[in-house]
Amino acid sequence: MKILDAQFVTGVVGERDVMYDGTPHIAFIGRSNVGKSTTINTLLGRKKLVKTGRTPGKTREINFFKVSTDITQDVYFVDLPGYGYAKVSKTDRQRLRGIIEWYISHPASDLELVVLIIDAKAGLTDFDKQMFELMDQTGKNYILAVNKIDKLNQKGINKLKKEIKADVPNAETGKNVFYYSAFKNKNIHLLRDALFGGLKEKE
Ligand SMILES: Nc1nc2c(ncn2[C@@H]2O[C@H](COP(=O)(O)OP(=O)(O)OP(=O)(O)O)[C@@H](O)[C@H]2O)c(=O)[nH]1
Ligand SMILES: [Mg+2]
Repeated sequence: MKILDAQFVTGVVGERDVMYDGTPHIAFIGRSNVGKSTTINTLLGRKKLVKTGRTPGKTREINFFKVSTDITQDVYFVDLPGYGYAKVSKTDRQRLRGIIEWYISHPASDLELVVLIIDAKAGLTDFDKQMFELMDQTGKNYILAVNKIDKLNQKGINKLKKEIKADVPNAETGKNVFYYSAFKNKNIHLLRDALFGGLKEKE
């Protein structure tokens, strides 16, 4: 599969047509700094499509990127603001969480799959777990993407796998959980196959 084109379309904070124009969304959520934007860039083979590594908490909108490939239907990659960054004021944090929850639980959007990204070193946070609950309640498909495995040795990865299994009982590596490094481009192809594998073929 080849990525033919990937372009920023728009940033939204509320109801807009782009939410339901018939193009499926694959959305990326997670705490600030876990590597959401880096993951999108690496998945698409575009180093600078999405700005990365800037002051956490700066992304205030839900950013839509239209992605075309040679074999699948077009898809929106949706980059959401990061949640839970300590230096963002409490009011702002509540507001950002509100935007994320609104997007996740939207009843009529074309949201197809949510990729919840965590930092391998930090593990699952309480808000990550709340997001799982919200997605279960609203019937959304999701996968857990564990980024930055370059920061752990094999022993650390095995320990993390046990912890995740305890928190997410139906977790199955390679199916709904992926361990990878966006930075080192490790295992990213497995995540890419899982994301694009769920899309319809190009007409
Ligand atoms: N070691 C390591 N660092 C990574 C990896 N992926 C991303 N990073 C670094 O983590 C930092 C944050 O990356 P971003 O992609 O900007 O994170 P984000 O989740 O989009 O952050 P917000 O937009 O603030 O929510 C950057 O300095 C990246 O270079 C990885 O696989 N390994
Ligand atoms: Mg980002």
